[in-house]
Amino acid sequence: MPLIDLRSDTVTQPTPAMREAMYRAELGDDVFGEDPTVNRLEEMAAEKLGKERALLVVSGTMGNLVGVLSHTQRGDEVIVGDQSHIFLYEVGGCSALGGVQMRTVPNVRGLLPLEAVEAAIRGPNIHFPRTGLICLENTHNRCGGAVLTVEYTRQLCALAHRHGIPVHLDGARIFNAAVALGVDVKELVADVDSVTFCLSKGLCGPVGSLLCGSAAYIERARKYRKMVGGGMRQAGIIAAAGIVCLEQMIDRLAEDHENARRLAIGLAEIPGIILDPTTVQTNIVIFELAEDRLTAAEFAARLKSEGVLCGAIGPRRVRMVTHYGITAADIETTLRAVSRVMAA
Ligand code: TLP
Repeated sequence: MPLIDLRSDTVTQPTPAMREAMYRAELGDDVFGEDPTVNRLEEMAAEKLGKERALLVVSGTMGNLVGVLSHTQRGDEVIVGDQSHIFLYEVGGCSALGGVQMRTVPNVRGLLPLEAVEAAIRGPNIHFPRTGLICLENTHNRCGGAVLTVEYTRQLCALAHRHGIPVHLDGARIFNAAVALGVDVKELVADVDSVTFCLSKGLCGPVGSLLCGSAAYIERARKYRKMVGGGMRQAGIIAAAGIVCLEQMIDRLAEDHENARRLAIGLAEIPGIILDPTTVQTNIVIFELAEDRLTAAEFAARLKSEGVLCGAIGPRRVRMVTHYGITAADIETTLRAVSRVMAA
């Protein structure tokens, strides 16, 4: 039985065009700055996001780690969302390796309420750590792929900058946000001081993320990337695929959003599933199972035996992510399978 894999957009495979580009890539030693393909990808990424420079890193996690290290000092406090990937899913790396303390603010539909952020910024009291950084996430994974708008991002950055605090954006899926909003990604990241985005999610690249920011910031980040073991040699082999991601894979994300919307509408009609489909803005669908029904783990196991994979992300919470490997027909098949599981 063919599997429909809705666990994540990280399961996407590189396209034939990417494999071809990887095969033909011109390579050099990137620790010496001599890989022409990496250099080209970094230039393209910086240009696309409207930042001075960009740096290829191994993963989104490494991009955020190096991104935070390059803004902060040991003992600083970093304001993050309580549902943020940096706080929940990055193994505490910023604290363990960067010596910073995480201060959470409750996420509301992906954003950090401005008043809550203002209240969390530390004053000059000698007992306090220094607030060294504020982190945003767009789109917001745990908040069901929620999108932060240009206007909100501007306001949050203005608030941070009034206090002399930089802003880092975990933009693992920033192109999903730009496509959903119909805006140039440059506008969405114009005011943040740094941003990471991933090649290896909806864009289907095999490996890699880019950290973008000012020239001075990226110079610091290059050193930190080396420190954490992320200095790669003939990395053009992955950068070549990354170039194809940026050239060919962005606009089609709209298809994933349409599939997610259809999935959400169908799921919401199935008894025992709690979901407001109007909240689904991009390619992530998160829903709850009603109290008297299966747990999320049981649901995921039964759905797997129907040939559909999903993620159990809480006791009753399930995540499904649409991507390049998922067709409109797969959505219909999934809905039938979920109906059977819920009816049993
Ligand atoms: N998220 C993964 C899992 O780690 C949960 C997924 O399947 O969605 N920022 C955000 C917002 C992310 O969603 C992810 C990956 C990352 C950073 C980290 O990227 P990688 O996996 O490349 O380290």
